[in-house]
Amino acid sequence: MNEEKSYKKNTLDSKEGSSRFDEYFLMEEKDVLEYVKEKLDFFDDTTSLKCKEIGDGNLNYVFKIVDTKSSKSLILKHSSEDTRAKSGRKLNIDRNILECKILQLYNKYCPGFAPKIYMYDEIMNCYAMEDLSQYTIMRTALLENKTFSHFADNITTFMVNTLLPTTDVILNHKEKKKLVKRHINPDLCDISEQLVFTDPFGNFSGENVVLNSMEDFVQKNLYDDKKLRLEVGKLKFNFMNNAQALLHGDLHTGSIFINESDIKVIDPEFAFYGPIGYDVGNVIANLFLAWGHGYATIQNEDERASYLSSIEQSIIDIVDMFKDKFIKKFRKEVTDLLAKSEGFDSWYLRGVLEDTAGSVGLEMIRRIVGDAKVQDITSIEDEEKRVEIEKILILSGKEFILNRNKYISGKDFIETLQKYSKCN
Ligand code: SR1
Ligand code: MG
Repeated sequence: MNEEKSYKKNTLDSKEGSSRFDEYFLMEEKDVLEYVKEKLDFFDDTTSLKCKEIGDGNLNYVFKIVDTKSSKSLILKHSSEDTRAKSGRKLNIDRNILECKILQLYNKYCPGFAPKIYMYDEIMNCYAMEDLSQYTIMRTALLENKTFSHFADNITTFMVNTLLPTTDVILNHKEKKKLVKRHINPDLCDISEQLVFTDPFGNFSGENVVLNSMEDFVQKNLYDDKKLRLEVGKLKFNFMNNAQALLHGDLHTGSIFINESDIKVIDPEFAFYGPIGYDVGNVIANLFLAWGHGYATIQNEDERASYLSSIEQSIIDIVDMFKDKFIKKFRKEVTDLLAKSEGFDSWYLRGVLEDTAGSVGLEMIRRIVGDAKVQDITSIEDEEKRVEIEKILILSGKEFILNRNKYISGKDFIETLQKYSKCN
């Protein structure tokens, strides 16, 4: 592993006796300030530190600590057993540490594409990392109609460089199995299995949230569609049983920081060994959701057309660049003797693309009817417009799932979207 400099204080030398941080408790801002002073050797001067909780996710607490004199800053991420959202679930508290180790792995496989890690603490279940305030969360930027022509190139480099080296194609098979074991992630996978692969297709837990004006449409097109349920069942069992690569597991636009030239991927707490297409599909689906937001909210026709075509181009480029980089790296680095057989690489990639299309459909649908929504949809104030775009995305999503073996190039995805948006 690429050893990053650790800013962990040697507390045995610097402190005598016990510390209140020797046993886990859920920290608040004032505790974090004290924690940073006692445990981290990061700030030259700790007399002017300020701490603020800035997390807006469903699960964890995120603190920003700034030295108000020098403006030097860091982020401390901390987990509790309870989720912040109303789910009532209890989650494994060590998930933050696993996440931190994945970020370190990203910095090894794809340097510069994840925040720097300063230290982690397996007792307090927290870790300190680079403050990325100079970047914007990609979902927020997209909601402001900003687009990024470098995104497709960067995200495909990230995905190919972090996913492929963890597969049996490249990695020694015994090493890979050890990684599979280390990254069994029952609590977080259970969330995805329920929220992505089950509830949206029958409201089995009664937790779906559907607009009144969408109820009949959702009943007919999702809950009553037996063929769809069968295909989603196949994708669900593939998600649970196809230990292909070490996934990020929740690679949506809220897990990506972006600026004018690069990206930083964060929050891989859903990481586990699963099908590569799940990550690729999540990225693409969240661009479709951003497209939906632009479609429903941008008033000026030229601006709207320009935003939508830029998102479409990103989707096309992601699929096509991913294929290209994936095959090149596969051919260069394949170690398995049989995976070197002529035609194996294309067969393997076809499987990844099929899983990708299925995952695009699943993520789009669950973000519209499920409990864990995204602002791209919920912030559309005009209900008529929201209904219109929800229908377009659900129908496109269904087609991605049902005909997933037909999506082999970027433009295939866009053609489906255009087919349904022209009907409206
Ligand atoms: C209870 S967690 C809900 C959602 O938030 C995460 O980011 C995942 O996407 C999960 O499905
Ligand atoms: Mg997250």
